[in-house]
Amino acid sequence: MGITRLVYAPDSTYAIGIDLGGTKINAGIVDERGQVLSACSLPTLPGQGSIPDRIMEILGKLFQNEGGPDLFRIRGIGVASAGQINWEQGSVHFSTELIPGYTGTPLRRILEERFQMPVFVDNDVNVLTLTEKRLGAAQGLRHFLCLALGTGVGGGIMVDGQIVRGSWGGAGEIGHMSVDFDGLPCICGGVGCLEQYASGTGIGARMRKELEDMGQNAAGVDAREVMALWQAGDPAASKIMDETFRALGSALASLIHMFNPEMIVLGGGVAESGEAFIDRVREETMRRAMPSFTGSLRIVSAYRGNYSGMIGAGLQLWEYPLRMPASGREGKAL
Ligand code: BMX
Ligand code: ZN
Repeated sequence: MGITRLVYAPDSTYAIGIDLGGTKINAGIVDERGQVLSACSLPTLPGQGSIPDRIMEILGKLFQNEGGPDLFRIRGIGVASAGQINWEQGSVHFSTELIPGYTGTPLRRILEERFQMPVFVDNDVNVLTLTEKRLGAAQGLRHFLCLALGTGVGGGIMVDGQIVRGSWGGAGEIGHMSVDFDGLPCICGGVGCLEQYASGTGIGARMRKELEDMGQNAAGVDAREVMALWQAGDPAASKIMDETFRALGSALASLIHMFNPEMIVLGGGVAESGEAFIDRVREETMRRAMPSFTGSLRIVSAYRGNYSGMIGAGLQLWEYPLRMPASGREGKAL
């Protein structure tokens, strides 16, 4: 089985996109229109080995296709990563314990040194906003927000056509906006963070607690099961999900008042459970936000579900000017 050599070619119509979340990594070869030439997925296995090693592993897998070309020309590599990313440096400024030991990882430098081509690293949900801007429901819009309800809850804020980054890149951590000042403790050290109520992890944990309090066996119950039970009308799951919808409605109402967006895009595994989920989020949000803000506001599902982060990661190679690392132009074997 051959391993392809990657070569930097600024005129290439392809880039590599890597989406690194708390549970899984997706990597793929993508183009500017969001077409995916090939893609693969691996569990992140947080805490077990280094994330850069895991990235090398998934790239090896991506280019190990039998009969593939010996040389593959690409514009560069885009990474969408969970955690707060220092945008200028492409390094992990801070990661919660969802990915232990990840804080401080100089991802861009590692990948540039390895592959000698442009590398962009951004927060996973900032990158999702790029997918929405270029290919998704938010095309042509200048003011919109993205939320991804996955292992954690991530956010991206687009104001006047630009991602809001804050002083070093940490802006948009919507999952850590408190929706209850006496609420559940959060993994980040905060209290009542949205993530505890609206992430898959939080939904699963609250359901297990609810079942245990009812004297039932809760072992292995996860968000997927809670969503299925909720859709089947189960009372315990409905109680948990009602809390999720109230938390989301409360967070979105505050964000709407703060940013006056035209659209809110919801992605991530939890939001992919279907239109009934989005309908309830709309209802709880509209109930809490001033009608002057919600009249023309749209709340919609993210573009192409799970691959949208990976595609957005690659789109960075068209969104920003290409910049070469300091030395060399040689393509490297994986
Ligand atoms: C967490 C935080 C965010 C991230 C969000 C969604 C870490 C490791 N993650 O709130 O930076 O955007 O989760 O991440 O600090 P995912 O793992 O659900 O994709
Ligand atoms: Zn938090």
